Amino acid sequence: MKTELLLGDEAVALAAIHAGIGGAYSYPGTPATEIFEFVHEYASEHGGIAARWSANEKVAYEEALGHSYAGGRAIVSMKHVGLNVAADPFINSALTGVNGGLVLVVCDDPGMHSSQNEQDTRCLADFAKVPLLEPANQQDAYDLTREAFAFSEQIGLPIVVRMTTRLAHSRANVRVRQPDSPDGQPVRRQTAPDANAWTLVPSNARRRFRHLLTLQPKLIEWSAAHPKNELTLAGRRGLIASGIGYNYVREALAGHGDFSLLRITTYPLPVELIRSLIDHCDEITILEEGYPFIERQLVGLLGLPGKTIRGKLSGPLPPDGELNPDIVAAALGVPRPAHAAELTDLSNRPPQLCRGCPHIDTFKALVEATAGAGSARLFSDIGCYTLGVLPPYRAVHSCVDMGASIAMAHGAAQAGAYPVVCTIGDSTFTHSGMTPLIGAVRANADMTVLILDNAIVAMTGGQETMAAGQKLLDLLRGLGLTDENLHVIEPLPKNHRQNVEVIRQAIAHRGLSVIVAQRECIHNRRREAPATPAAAAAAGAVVDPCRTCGAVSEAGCKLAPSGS
Ligand SMILES: Cc1ncc(C[n+]2csc(CCOP(=O)(O)OP(=O)(O)O)c2C)c(N)n1
Ligand code: SF4
Repeated sequence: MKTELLLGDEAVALAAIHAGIGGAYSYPGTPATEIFEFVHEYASEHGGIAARWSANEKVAYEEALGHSYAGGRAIVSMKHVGLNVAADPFINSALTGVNGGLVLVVCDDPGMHSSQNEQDTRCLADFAKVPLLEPANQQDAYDLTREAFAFSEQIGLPIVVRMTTRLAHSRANVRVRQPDSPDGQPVRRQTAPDANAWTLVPSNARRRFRHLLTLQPKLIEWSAAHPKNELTLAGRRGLIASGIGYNYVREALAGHGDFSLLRITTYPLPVELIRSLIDHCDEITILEEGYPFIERQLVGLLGLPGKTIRGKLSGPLPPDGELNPDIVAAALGVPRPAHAAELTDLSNRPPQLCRGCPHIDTFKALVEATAGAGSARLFSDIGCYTLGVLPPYRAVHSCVDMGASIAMAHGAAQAGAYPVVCTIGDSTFTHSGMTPLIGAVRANADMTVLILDNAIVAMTGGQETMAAGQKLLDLLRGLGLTDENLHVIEPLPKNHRQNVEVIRQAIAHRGLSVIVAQRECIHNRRREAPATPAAAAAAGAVVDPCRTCGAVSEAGCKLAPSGS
């Protein structure tokens, strides 16, 4: 048995590789991105695994499902809001079932470090009626992901592994086991799936849903017997801890108090273990990251007579944000755990667009072009450019979900708003901006769409984009745009006047206009840029050290925002 120092995300990825996956599917999103990146790097070196970014999470899930249908094992990973995009195939795949093991890893972001919300994936797994495993540490992340592939094939369902930010992004030693396939070849099932099961016309769907319902008691039995649902009975004050909450409990207790403890790792919940704890205790505190998912089920509508249930609903734990050992200690009334180091003097560094970012020049032009039109509605989307919400631009009036800008702009134009402009990045456009644009083209909606093509998925760390440059323009023509309503600008200070004029004319045109602002993210350029100021000067670059990290501006800021 070997030991490796791994991020939680990497432990998941390595487990999938060792389980013999033939495919890894994903769309970038913090804190899940590193799962796919780890598999991708492995696949680039060793081959044998299909691993390319997908256009969006729905596509990623469907590609993984097709892989499973054909008998191979597949992992599909995404951030929590990505599962909203993939919810349709995910929920329906609980009815079709799977052939090769299919594991969906979703990383939730309590505290919203880089997300629009802090929804809890346990609710969606429950909604779909599929099992979910929740690691407490990196070792669990490895062990449970490996187990999930075998269990997926045994029970015939997709299995969800739920991670949260701290676990996904912190490192620990992980003991790894022999791969399932000693020759390194992907594991494949030879059985052909039943086509009726996979064709969800009503007669089949009804039958398959009944089958899913009959599996539920088996899942509860599996959960009750799972070795990582551990019950220790001691004092009459009880704790239920799940996920990373279990780690925090161990750290906070460290010998304090005489608590009974139930650790929960699997869902549906192990009912009998919970009953044993409740019977033994007078007061039960529930420590879970995300929603009060366990607590709500325990108290139901009417509570548990004679028992005190403490958690997020009843107050001692905050209803939002992350847990940590201090919060847990305070809730349990034990001393605050000792910290190795206290960080007290870190100054606040709000995110901002990098110096030299192409989006800056686009926003400057947009702000000037719409100055005077006090009622301009500026819809936006998710990417680095969302930072256009900040002063001095204040050119983002909405950011709801990926792809929303174009559809919301269309709705606002239909409500009579004018001028209506939306900003959307190239990756967000191919993720989910193309479909609303088809409707806007068809309706010749009175709005202006600015596609900010920086040739990269910048916000999440610089992944490959689906369509940039000429490919993006070809795509737009394919969607019905013509020379009359499709324009290209290069967002550079020297083009400012001209760019303002293009945007003004597009707004003045009473119908749909699309402007593509084409200029590479400076971090994409940095890959080929000279390494030192002297080399940069020799290459003719502007030598202007960044105030944040000291890099020359042509090489870009090393502290690029990476998140969402
Ligand atoms: C459904 C969903 N999936 C993924 C993300 C994470 N995410 C935020 S912005 C973004 C893409 C940004 O790329 P682009 O639109 O090209 O803008 P850029 O950051 O390059 O300016 C991604 C993947 C998310 N917020 N929501
Ligand atoms: S990473 Fe690129 S796109 Fe994002 S703010 Fe910096 S320069 Fe702009």
